Amino acid sequence: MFAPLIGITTSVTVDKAPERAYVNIAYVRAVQDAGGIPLLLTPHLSAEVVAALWQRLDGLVLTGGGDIDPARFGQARHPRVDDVSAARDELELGLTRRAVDENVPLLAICRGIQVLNVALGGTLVQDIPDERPGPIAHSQTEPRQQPTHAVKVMGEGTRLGRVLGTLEVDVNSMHHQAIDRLGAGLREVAWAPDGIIEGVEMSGDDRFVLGVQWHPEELVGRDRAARNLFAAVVDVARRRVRR
Ligand SMILES: [Mn+2]
Repeated sequence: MFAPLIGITTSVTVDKAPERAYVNIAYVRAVQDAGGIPLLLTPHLSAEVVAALWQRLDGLVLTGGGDIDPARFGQARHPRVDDVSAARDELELGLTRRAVDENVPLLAICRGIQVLNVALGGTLVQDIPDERPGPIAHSQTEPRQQPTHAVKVMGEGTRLGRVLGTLEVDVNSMHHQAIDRLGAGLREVAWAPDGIIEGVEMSGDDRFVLGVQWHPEELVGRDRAARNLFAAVVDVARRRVRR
């Protein structure tokens, strides 16, 4: 069967030598196990190389990592904003807009859901404990594979609900930021019990743009819903003929 090429964005060191690009292997395994061919997309690739790679990609996974520069959504920087990489912001915001414009399937994870929102003109809560204090610890101290809070998914007519195969999932949580004002064309479709947005999507049956605030790549070993997310993006990428 045709194996689609799925771009996976990477983290990058900030103000540290040597410069490194890196990604948790869990993303690579999750895409590979779903039948995709993972291709790592690092910041600092030239515009020419990115354009050439883009022509070959069938799908895109945006990964977790440091914070987006709040200047990207017109705000001053909260003191807890950390690990900002201008190069990573630039690459990922650009790729996201291309994916949306050209209808390339996109799964946006953790930082990724935030990149998706900012790319479409939305804003972020820059620090949940400071700006939206509540009973849920979104920066869990438990192991990454351990779910720590519930997420409820909107039932009626959501792509996320159909893909997950369930409307209630227990998720891990490793984020101190979240979506505030939604970007153009996005709708919120999943929430933590404290109201923090944990899932978004773009409407349209012909469109696959999903964002989740949790880390399904760490849950694939125990959770069918997490596996379903990767299976879905690979499946849509496979059916989409770009060549
Ligand atoms: Mn959370």
